[in-house]
Amino acid sequence: MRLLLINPRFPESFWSFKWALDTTLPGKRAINPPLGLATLAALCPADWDVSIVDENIQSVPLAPEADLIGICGMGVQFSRQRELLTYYRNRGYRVVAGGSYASLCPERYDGLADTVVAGEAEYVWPRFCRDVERGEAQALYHETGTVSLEDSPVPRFDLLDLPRYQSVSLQFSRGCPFRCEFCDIIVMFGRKPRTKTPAQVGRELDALRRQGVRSVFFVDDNLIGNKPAAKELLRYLAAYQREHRYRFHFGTEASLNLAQDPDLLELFRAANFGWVFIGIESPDEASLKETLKFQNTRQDLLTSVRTIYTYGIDIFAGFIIGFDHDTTEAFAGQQRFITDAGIQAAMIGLLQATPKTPLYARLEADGRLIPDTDSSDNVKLWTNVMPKGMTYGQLLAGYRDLHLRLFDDRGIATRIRNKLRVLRRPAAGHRYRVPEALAIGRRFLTHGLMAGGIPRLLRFVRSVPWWRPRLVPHAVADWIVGLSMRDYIERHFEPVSEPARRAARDYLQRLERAFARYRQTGALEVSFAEARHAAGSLSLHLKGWLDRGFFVRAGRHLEEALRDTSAFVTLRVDALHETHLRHWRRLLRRLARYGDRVEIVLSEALRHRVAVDSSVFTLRFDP
Ligand code: B12
Ligand code: SF4
Repeated sequence: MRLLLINPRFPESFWSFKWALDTTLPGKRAINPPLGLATLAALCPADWDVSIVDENIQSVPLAPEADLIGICGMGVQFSRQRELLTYYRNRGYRVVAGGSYASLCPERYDGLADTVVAGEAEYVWPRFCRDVERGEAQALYHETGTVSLEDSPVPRFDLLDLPRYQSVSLQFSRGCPFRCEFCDIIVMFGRKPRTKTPAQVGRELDALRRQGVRSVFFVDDNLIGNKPAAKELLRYLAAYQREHRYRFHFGTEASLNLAQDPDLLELFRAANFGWVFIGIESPDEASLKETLKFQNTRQDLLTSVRTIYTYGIDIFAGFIIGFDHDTTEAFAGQQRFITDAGIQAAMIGLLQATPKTPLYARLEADGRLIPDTDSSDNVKLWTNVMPKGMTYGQLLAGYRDLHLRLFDDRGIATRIRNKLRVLRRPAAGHRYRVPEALAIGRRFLTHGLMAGGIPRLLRFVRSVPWWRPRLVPHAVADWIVGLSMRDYIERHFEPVSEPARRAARDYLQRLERAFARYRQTGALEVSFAEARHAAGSLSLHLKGWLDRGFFVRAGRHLEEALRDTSAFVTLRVDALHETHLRHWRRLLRRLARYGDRVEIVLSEALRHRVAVDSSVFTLRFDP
């Protein structure tokens, strides 16, 4: 059986760190690989021929040699997952859907896939494989019991192009003992953490070592959910690292009560954990209690953060605004806390209600859910929750302004100073080899520092503790994170105002004028459509004979429109002459930088002749 597994392309978000990947991290295309697919591949019968395509780093094949196609996805990937399922299914392939969103909302996949796998796959996937070989596959495989992680195989890391990722995912546990009201983790994985054995993790690390990996992200929901098991793992990891000369740089997710356990912190350091992602959510105790995040109220938050820093462990953190207790004062409170705590990777989201969570049920009963509003990513300029302590407009405006203040050069530099004052020298082992580190430094200098002129250079110089040279890479890394987030804010948090829409519409007129000749012959149609979360969408429909001049001018005009407005561009191509293919490729190269906002729709006849990299552009399929 030939199985193709696909991870659909993510829409861009803070988490994409696009600026960092494009400018400063040589050779990297995405932050983490799809570990769920590598695990699924390892659960297949030995004689199956399995391959993985991650659309975040490579294009999806349009006519793959496969008997079966499995497509995963989180909520944010659902629309792309649906498009791919439909595309392949319409072409006669048997398709299977799975992953986070199918696990939480299997009902959303009705009619989209031949089979849906909901929940952890360790037990149900081998059953599906047997059934499909016998021609008896069912429509739904739903794991409703408890999977022991000791039965989870070493993922097929060999099927992933690991050098293209910033760090590689590995999982020790699933589940979390807490009960935050907005959390879907405990709905999907339960409140009793389940773990692998340390030796199992050791085998996975051996596999990664063989593939030259150095940076590993333990993607646990809460690595310290079961503290005795976590300590056993960390002791094992510390010994493993000693034996292998601190080969790995680790990061993970954990709850804030980590700060209250010095033994645990010491072990994190001994195992060379350089960073931890913590859901801090809010400096306001009333909001924490409202959301049942009691574990964050047991100690002063700033003291907790600084305690963790004193072990040489950096903090990435999640914050939420829009709790019922939050008024317009909340923005200043968050800004003060994040600045004092020196947290650079501050993922601030709006409160959103994910289906099946207790928060969703409560707000639904209160009539406070905004219908037809996407709730898959909470770091966008919208939410499906009607706030209580301020108006919806105040919430969005305050959210945007908070980001603009936090991520200007002064905000970035102040946080670095506040953190590095407390952060202890990191434990042994670096994430990068020396030549890699030098290349990053050089690129940061050109694309980050020089691009910001003398004022940024001065801020940078003052933010670095030159007398503690081991911390200099930390300061550079924080600048890269800060500038990356700022780049996203500038491109995505621009309010969609009437002048912005007008500016985008102006381009329609420019295109109409520039291409009047082709429009008259019927070779081209140009149009503009309103869009909900953008300045609009410009569309070029290529229908007949065009010439080189057209492609050159189209490239110039469209590049300008993408650079100067937040508009989307659609290129619908029904006709493209063989002799124009190289002009087409040149046009795409020119637009690649803005690929996230460029949709390309190819006619069925052109699909196999005209190459479009779907990891760069949004490749749409006509029904
Ligand atoms: C690592 C991770 C990331 C990584 C990316 C990982 C990647 N490339 O795939 C990063 C940090 C980039 C990331 C980002 C985001 N993430 Co995330 N992430 C995770 C995390 C912590 C681990 C995922 C993982 O690797 N698990 C380990 C593997 C082994 O398990 P698994 O994926 O569940 O797969 C199992 C089954 O689902 C099944 N399976 C998986 N795929 C398939 C496919 C088929 C065909 C089949 C049959 C079965 C199957 O088999 C596996 C073995 O049992 C999860 C939490 C979690 N526990 O899942 C959140 C999680 C998936 N993320 C989530 C969210 C919301 C986001 C963000 C939107 C963040 C935000 N704003 O809130 C962003 C989106 C990024 C973007 N660009 O838009 C949610 C998704 C909610 C949902 N139900 O859809 C989760 C569940 C966390 C949460 N509750 O908040 N994330
Ligand atoms: S600590 Fe994190 S994973 Fe655990 S319940 Fe709260 S939000 Fe969910």
